[in-house]
Amino acid sequence: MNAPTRLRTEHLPEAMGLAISEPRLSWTPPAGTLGQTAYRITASNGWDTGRQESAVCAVPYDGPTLGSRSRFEWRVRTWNIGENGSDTASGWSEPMPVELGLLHATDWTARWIGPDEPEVPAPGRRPGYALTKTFSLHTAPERARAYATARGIYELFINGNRVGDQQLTPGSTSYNTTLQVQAYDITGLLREGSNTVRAVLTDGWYRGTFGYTRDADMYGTHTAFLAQLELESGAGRQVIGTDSSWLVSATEIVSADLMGGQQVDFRKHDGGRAPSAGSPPTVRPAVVRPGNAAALTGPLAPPTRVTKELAPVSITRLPSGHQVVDFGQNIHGWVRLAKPGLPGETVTLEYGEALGQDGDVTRDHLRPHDFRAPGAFLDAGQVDAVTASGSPNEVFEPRHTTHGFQYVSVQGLAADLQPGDITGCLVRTDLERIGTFRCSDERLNKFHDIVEWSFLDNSCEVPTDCPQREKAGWTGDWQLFVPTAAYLYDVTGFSRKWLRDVRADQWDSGVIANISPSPGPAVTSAEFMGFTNGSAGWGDAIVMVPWEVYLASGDAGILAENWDAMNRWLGFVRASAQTQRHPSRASQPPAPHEQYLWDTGFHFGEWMEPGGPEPDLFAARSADHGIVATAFYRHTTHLMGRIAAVLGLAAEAAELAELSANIRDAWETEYLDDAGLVTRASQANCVRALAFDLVSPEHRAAVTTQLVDLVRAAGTHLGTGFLATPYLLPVLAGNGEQGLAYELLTQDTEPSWLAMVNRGATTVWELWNGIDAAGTAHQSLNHYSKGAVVSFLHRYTAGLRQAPGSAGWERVIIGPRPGGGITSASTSHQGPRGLLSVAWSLGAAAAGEPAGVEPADDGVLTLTADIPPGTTAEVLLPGAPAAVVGPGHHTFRAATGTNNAYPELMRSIP
Ligand code: RAM
Repeated sequence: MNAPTRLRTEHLPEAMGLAISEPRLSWTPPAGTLGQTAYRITASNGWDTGRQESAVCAVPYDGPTLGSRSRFEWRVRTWNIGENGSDTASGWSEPMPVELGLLHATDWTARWIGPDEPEVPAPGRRPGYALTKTFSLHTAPERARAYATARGIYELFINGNRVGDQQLTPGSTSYNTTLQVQAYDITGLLREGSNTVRAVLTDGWYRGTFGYTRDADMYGTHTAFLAQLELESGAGRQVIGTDSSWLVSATEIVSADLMGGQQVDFRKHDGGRAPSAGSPPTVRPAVVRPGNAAALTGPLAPPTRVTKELAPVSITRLPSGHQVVDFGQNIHGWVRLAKPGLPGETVTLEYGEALGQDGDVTRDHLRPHDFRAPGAFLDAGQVDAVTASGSPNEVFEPRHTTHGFQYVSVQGLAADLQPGDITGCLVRTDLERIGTFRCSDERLNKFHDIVEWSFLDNSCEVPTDCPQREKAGWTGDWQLFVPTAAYLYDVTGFSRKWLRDVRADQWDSGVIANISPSPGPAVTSAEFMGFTNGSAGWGDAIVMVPWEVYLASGDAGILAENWDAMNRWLGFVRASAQTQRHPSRASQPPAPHEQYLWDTGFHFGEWMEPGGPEPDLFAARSADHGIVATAFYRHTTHLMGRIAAVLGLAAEAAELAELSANIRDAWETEYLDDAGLVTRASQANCVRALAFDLVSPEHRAAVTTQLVDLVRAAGTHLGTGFLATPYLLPVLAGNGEQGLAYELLTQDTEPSWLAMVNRGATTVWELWNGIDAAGTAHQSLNHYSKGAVVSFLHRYTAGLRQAPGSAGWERVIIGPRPGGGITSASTSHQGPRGLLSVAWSLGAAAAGEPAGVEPADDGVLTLTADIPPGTTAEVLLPGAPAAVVGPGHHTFRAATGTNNAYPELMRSIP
């Protein structure tokens, strides 16, 4: 029998160790019905909602009070309207287990411990330590849990077996405020008699080198580990916590650093055995470390895992002796080397995204500027090394570092590598894929694939800009990509976790830090980090990201969680606009509209426009980016007005709407000339004017023409950088220039998306000329930002988008906009109510077909759509009247138009 599926707790498919005592539960109603009329939840702890007459598919837990360690399973059944109008009960869903972690500081008897380091080695060269405890059990426990976290990265082993399959634990958060605790079921790992628990601890994000600036010790100078094992058996309860009775010993990890790489000497491996206190000189007692202010909490996002393994597509031995392994795909993670070499032989692995002239891996394009020594560059890092001991079954897998790479240069290995000896491991947050796209143009399919890969490679713990040079949670990058990501993957929990850090990192002034997690300007390279924060389009992530996640999930709780932080950000922007003037304007008496111009402070601006000068942050400090910043001031205010309305804050909504209208008028007054043209003519500024609704209706046509002229003047090439690229094609298509939108989409000379495909990209480049015509690599080859254009493929080419005013895909528009010679397209999205899908194809018009449609055009479009329960779809086909349909499978036919006879146009971003 049909039953609800996809049960989620706090939006997570796995709910182990949650630290939320009233978690939100949600489900997808059974497919094949018209909609849900009632639900009933029962739980193993006795909670039973009884039948509730309601169409909602998400409710807060409301059963017996939950506390630390509470465990229950819940399941749900629904009543649904069938095709014939009947109200029938579904079967019960599969149960979803939920277990809470330790909710209170008083639950912890364990103490923080760490290695005694009389002299801390230099950053990037610090070893891994083992923290070990042996204990004896009279009987194997019936139920056992381990709760663990670290200031550093830890791996936990019990009796030589690795606990769980999570990677890079405790994960990346803003460690000054938040540390995640992992909860593990270890029942099966313990036995009667002697047991050994062992943690391997390295620097990680806590004190390793990190980001573009390679700052170290960002959160502290000493690593620490905290764990509590709780065992229950007939004999009672036993707790084994970290304390001074644990022993510290050296490990085979000679050094491990997230940027630098990991060096392992297996000759130093202790075999995972328990060291004894008397085994000098390397074994000594752990030191107890003080706790800090960070809250210990459970997961908000799915865990990080190895989610895919890749075999090499080629292995080439160069004259130098190096063996270059090509995985055929740029990924984030590490390799697993099954044959590390002969005893005593040190094998070095250099990871990179590109090959140099000599056919070997080059990392030159990934070297950051050294802000401490202008003109100099830092090392790119990404180098592992392993020395084999000769023991059988030695496998090298550097799980305390990560790299962005397609190629690995294996150096110092005498033996010829065989394909089975080396495996590429993709390491990322284990997000569920919920969206697809395909069309008849294979080049666009390939581009869609590389965009998806860039996201997979930049979704480890937090949304990152790139997986090699920085690995940093840049706010602007996620702001502009989250609409695309949320269509293809369930990023609800992932974004919530990151937003918690963004809020924690917000400055007292309301400024949103450029990067989260980050410890703030007092710690990191003050010059660089200090003045660049507060940039338009980056800080606005605190508004734009929650809004997009709300639209995707329908969960207004995400808006409520971030509302205060949004207001503080807006407060900063508003005060900047009201009280400061750019020097170029400051001398004149201010016109009334100038109080709404945000033209001071540092701004990255459009950032990375093709053909532009090399970015110079210090010069940008004094530039006037008012045209960009005021646009974002307007957009953020406009969105916040809508958010206030969703949250039921009517007075705030009205006030924000008025402010937003004033900013809009000010933008128009300042940045449109008498002919109604944008004064700082660039594609990006014109796109923003149209996308953010900055110009009056009577000026839209002129600004559109200006944009078209700029595109044509560039030889029908795009000229946008980071911020405007996602809006370029929707704006063209929505303002009567659909043909040009497709010309740009299918343009394949530089700069263009398809130039990347033609030059062999497997991920999206940071620069339009990431690999130039001569084959030379420039900057990162794995930045998803320019890939946000694939939303156009989903929303316009295939034609599935959410209706304005809808959240959680309750109301959708099916409105394909064929073009670019594409003859078929399909897309699907698993929304909160179920699977939405659209597929269309073009065929020649047969005589008399389709009935009722003028056969005046070049063919017939046949479209099928699946609409889930409780959802309505407005179908907008060329030349046909709009139709509204409900749940079920539908087929439509329409004559295609060669013109823009589409009833609904995207005029500005909803
Ligand atoms: C680069 C990052 C990122 C961008 C910032 C402004 O260093 O890679 O993508 O947001 O600069």
